[in-house]
Amino acid sequence: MNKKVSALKVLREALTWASHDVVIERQISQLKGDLYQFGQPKKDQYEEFYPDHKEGCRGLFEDTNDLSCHYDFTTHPFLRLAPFKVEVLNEDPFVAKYYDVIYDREISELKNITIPVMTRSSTVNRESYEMKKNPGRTSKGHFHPGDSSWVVKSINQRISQITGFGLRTKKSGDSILVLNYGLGGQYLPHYDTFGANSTIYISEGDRLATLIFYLNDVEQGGLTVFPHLRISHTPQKGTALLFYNLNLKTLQKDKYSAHSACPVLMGSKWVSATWIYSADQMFHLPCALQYDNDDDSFEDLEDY
Ligand SMILES: O=C(O)CCC(=O)C(=O)O
Repeated sequence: MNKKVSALKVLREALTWASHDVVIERQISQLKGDLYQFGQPKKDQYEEFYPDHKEGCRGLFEDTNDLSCHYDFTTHPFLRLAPFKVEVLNEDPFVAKYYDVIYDREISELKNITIPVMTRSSTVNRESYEMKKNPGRTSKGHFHPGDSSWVVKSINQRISQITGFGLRTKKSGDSILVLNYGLGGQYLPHYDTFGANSTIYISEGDRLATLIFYLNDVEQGGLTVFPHLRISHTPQKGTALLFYNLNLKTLQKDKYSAHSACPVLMGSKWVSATWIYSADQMFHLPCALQYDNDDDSFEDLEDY
């Protein structure tokens, strides 16, 4: 196992010298297939399933050469006046960082309405759909309904502008989850998808994309890591991370979208997370073009 991890590192290094070398690229993808397991890890299998996770949490992934930045004014007419600053971190699945997308007044209000009501986060049981506390997810938080406050309405509007997607048709927008991680607080690698067998799939579809707003800088730790993509994002106040959880051709889980919140080592971490559901996007995305019956989308930390 360790030899394969080392071989992968060497090949990645080689690719920086000979970019687009098809032989190296093929060897990398073969090794990834051997190394990365895309099912659901049980307790103590995290190292095996996500061999790059810890490296990412230490901030040791190298920056890719093909980063690109641009002003985005395409996803919403309002952006013609005030485009967003975007840094694309990965093309497929799409992962991008947005700068200056949440303001200090909104951040203070989100914390103010969350602190009095926040409770320990949980994960969902795959059979009963019951929520359960889980040692793999140690944060506190609260879901604020879409119409509960001016700040939630304003953030929902920003989410539509950033993503170009519609939010759940329920009331006036989706609820947003505000989370606080204390010292050591983390969320082990996981997928945000439910899969086609879940009850919510019929009415809402699956979680097409996730948008995370970062509400503070963290003194140390608390990175958001995509272990299979070797991307890590250091929390930065006012930024947001958008990533797709579904493959847009099949509308099934993108196996490279696994991600985690690394343990907070100093200070605390505040984020707000929203999921964009696929059913509402029927006018934004064409029908899925392919379907894979072996899809095993439903992932959680149930067996941790
Ligand atoms: O807090 C983070 O950095 C990531 C949160 C996350 O993965 C989630 O809420 O699904």
